[in-house]
Amino acid sequence: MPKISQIIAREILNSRGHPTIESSVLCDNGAYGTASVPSGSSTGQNECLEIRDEDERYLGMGVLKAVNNIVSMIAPKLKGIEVEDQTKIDEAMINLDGYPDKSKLGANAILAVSIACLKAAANSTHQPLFVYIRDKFEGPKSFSLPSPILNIINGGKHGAGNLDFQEFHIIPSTRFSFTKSIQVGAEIYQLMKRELMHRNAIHSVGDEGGFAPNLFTNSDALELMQLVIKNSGYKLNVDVFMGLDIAASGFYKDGRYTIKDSPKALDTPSMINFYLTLLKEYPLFSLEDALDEKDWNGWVKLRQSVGNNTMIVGDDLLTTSPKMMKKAIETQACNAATIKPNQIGTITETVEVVKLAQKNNINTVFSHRSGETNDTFIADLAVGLGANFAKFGALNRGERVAKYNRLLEIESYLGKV
Ligand code: 2PG
Ligand code: MG
Repeated sequence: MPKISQIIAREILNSRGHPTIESSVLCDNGAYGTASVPSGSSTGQNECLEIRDEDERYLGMGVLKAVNNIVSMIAPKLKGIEVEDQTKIDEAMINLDGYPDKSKLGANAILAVSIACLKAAANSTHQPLFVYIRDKFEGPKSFSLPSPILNIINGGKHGAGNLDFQEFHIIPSTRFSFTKSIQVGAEIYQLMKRELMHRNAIHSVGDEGGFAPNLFTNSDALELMQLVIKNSGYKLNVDVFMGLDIAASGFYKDGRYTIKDSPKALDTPSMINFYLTLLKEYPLFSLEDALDEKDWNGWVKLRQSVGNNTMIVGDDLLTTSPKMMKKAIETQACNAATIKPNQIGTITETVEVVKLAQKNNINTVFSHRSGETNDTFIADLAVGLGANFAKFGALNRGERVAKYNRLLEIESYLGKV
């Protein structure tokens, strides 16, 4: 069994131009793995913490302290451990940190090493990463590709201050192959650009590659999407569906939701009514973080009112945490969950949450972060663990497209196109 012989780490830049960590793990048999970590901007309050230097470099965003934590504390602790023993590796880092939010070493430092170890272990078996992950964590018996949830319009913290809702999605029918879904999504994306240019609406893109146009209300964006889908020749709600990541915590204050679609701020029952009316006009496939993460009773009510026609996705609500997932299962607050390894900080804990979700019929949406790198690990993780959906941003911006391209590669490798 190969053992960890060396761990190195460095500061690189993410897609927003902010520093992030890249770490490499080398083994005594020559196997190695390199991983870099993403960073969110609309973060949940229960997410594990990334450590930033908060000094004069990079306007306080440097990660040299976290890099140093890898080199001076994590590396000596992990040296000599069998690289395939992911549980032991992750537990050693969790114990070394000692805090539930991983704030001593930094979840950014811990996750970079956790993923790099997994990649090194896969490398030493000469298997494709997704195959190694499936075998290691007893993933699905036969492989299938997740269906993509494709960002097309950015608002909220990822946009240009124009729209309140953070992400507007197009979701090709799950009956399509992954390759076909990407074709459908890319065609509609380009048609949206044409439509925005035609209307003289801004068609520059936001953090996740979706357009950030100057529309008046959130409903206007849905209407525009509906029009573009209809004109594309694909059938709305048959071939292509629409979805939203509201990221409602971004506009929730003192128990009320303030959105451009309503002249006055809405309390929870009124916000739920707003969604029920919206769903009558636009039968959405999925609705993520429709309410604030502290508004649990509201979530339960929303889930009951909406029924099973729309996927109610918990992101900030759950933060890929086993504890929050258990609470969501008990209270039936949602029927789907985003899976973001950097919210929890290790592969072992991420797998635990995925298993919990799968046992309890909670759909999994494996997700990128708004600040990304070109690391395509999340694509392999999604296939290896049997994800239902993959939400990696728009079909634009290299760091998003790289992950979709990796899924195209896996689908052709499996001969499933
Ligand atoms: C989200 C994510 C990714 P961020 O809210 O789902 O799309 O955004 O990484 O900024 O939290
Ligand atoms: Mg979200």
